Amino acid sequence: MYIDAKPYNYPYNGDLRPENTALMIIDMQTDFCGEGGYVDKMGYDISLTRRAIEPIKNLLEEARKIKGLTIIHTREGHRRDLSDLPENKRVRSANIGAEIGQAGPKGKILVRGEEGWDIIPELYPKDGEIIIDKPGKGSFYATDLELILRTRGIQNIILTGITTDVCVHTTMREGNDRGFECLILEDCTGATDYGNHLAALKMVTMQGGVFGAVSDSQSVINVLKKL
Ligand code: C5J
Repeated sequence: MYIDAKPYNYPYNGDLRPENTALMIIDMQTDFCGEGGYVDKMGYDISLTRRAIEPIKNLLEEARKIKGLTIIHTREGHRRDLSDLPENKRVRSANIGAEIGQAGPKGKILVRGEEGWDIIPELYPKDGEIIIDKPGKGSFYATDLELILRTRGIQNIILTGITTDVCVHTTMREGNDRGFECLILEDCTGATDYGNHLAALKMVTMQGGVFGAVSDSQSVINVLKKL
């Protein structure tokens, strides 16, 4: 079974089964796409990250019907005592007017347990779905994601979420280097800059698919309905 994708149909070996596939939904938190959240406070246009919400919602609805398919949500955020917040990350966020750990309209920015840090209600995880809390941009660094994927025998990772060029891309690169077969969905992602979104997608398609392949939610739904 293959999903229509660029620069090759996905996965490379046609071995796409619910049991060996994970749908990842990265950082769909108020801090990255809601009013008063981190991205909003930095002054970026949140419609660029919110564009991913409806397509992910539709895809998630279909994915939840597939028995055996793994669904994973991630949240970027820090311990309440900020002991896992690198000083350079804190200072850079302060320099752009949205200091991580300080109070904002949605609570302390990117701090675990705060309103802004949590996943938006439209995409909130259901029982049985995995949640990975991560301190960094990549979902593999300082988490048990790889252990969970290997334990479940996952080979294929379908990536959605925000932002295309930062946390989704970092996770795709980390996964690809570990031998996972990765697919990124262009309509289920968004960046704080549209040019960066397009560039991040284009990068994936270089060198015959240097990090994997690019597709869209409808192409995945078409195949999920046949699984
Ligand atoms: C960022 C993310 N952009 N979820 N985080 O800082 O992409």
